[in-house]
Amino acid sequence: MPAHAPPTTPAMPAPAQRWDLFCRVIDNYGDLGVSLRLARELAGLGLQVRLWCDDLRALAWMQPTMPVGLACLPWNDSLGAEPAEVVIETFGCELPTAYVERMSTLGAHGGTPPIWINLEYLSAEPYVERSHGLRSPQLSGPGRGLDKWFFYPGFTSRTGGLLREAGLLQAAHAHDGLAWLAARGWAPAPGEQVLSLFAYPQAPLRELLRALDEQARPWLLLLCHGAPQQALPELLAELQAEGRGQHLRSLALPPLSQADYDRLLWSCDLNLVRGEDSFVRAQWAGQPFVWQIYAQDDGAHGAKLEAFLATFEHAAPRHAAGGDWPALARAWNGLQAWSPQADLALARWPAQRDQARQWREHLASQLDLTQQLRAFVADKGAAPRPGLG
Ligand code: TRH
Repeated sequence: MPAHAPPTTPAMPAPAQRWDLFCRVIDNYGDLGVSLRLARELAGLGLQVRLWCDDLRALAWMQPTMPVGLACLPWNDSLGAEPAEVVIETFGCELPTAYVERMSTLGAHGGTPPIWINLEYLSAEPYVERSHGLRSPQLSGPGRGLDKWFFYPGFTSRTGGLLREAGLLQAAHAHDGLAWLAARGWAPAPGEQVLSLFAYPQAPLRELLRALDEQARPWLLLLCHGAPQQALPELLAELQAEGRGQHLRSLALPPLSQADYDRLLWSCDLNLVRGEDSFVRAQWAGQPFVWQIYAQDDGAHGAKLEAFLATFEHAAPRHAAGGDWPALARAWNGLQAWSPQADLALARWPAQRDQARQWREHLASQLDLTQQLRAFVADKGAAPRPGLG
C-alpha cells in the first residue's frame, strides 16, 4: 500500500432487513401454517424475522426446531416491540394498536414508516387479480396517514403467486416415497395403493370408502391428524362387518412436521387435502389430489371451488382416459351428491397424474410468492433502519 493511502476500514455488512409477521389462529392450522412457511423462508434468505402469533401450540409439531434468523413469539410480546422495516399482517388479523401507533410515529416528521402489507387468503376468483397490490390509505385509527398494501396469493402471473421454497421441486423429484414410508412403518403391502387423508369432519368418508372398496386394487389409507382418525376406522369396521372393505386398510399418523408432511404428500399415489396450505403443497407434490375447501357459512366456498377447478382445467386440460375429476371434487365438498361420475374419477386416478404434473409445471413457470413479496417491498422502498432493538 503506498505510504499516502488513507487507512481502510473493513466494509461493514449491511444489517439484515427486519420483517415482522403477525398471525391470529382463527381455527385449524392454516393461518399459522402459511405464516410459518413464509417466515421460515424469509429467515432462510438471511432476513431477520419475527413471527408474532396468538397461539403457537401447533409449532411443537409443525416446526420442532427453529431455524436461524426466525423467532416465533407470543402475540402480546409485540405490544412493546419496535416495528420492523416490513410488517406483514396475515389474513387481515389486525395488528395490535400499540404497535401500529409506533409504526405511525416512525412515519411522522418525514421519517420512514414500515412497509405494511396485508397477506390475503388464496383464491382463484377474479377479484384476486383486481385487488392484488392495491394501496389502502389509512384515514383514521392508530395507523392514520400510513398506507397498507394488499398482497394476494394466486395461481396466475397477475397475482402474488404461491409459496414455493427454493429447491422444493428438486427435493420432491429426488424423494424415494416407498423407502420413506417403510422407514416410518407405513409401507404399503405389495400391490397396495396409498392415499393420504387430511380432511374436515364433514367429509363424506362413507362414500369414499365404498368407492375405494369397489376398485380392483387394495388401498392403504394414511390418516393425518384430525377428526377422520376416529371416524374412518369405525366406518371401515362397519363395512367389514358387512363382509366388504377387505381391500382397505387404514393407519393413523401422528401430527408431522411441515417438512415431513410434504414428504408424505410426495410418497402417496393420491392426496386428499384441505384448507389452504396443504392444498398448495399437494399441487407441488404433483400427484393427483382432491381438495376439501374450508366451508363458509354464506356458501362462498362453492364459488371458490369452481373458480379453482376452472383455472386448473384451463391450464391443465383433462386426460382423455380420466374421469370427471370436478364431479369428485364437488361430491367430496358436499356441493353435489356423490355420483357414479365421482366413483369413476376416483377409479381412474392414475390418469389424473398427467394433469397434476402439467398443472405443477404451469405453476412452476411463475414467480413464487416470496420472490414477488420481496420485489414488492423493494419497489415500495423499505430500507434497513439501523439500531433497532
Ligand atoms: O388446518 P387447515 O384446515 O387450515 C385452514 C385453512 O387455512 C383455511 O383457509 C383457513 O381459513 C382456516 O384454516 C382458518 O388446513 P391447511 O391450510 O392445509 O393447514 C394445515 C397446516 O398443517 C399446513 O401448514 C400443513 C400442516 N400440517 C403439518 O405440518 N403436519 C401434519 O401432519 C398435517 C396433517 C398438516
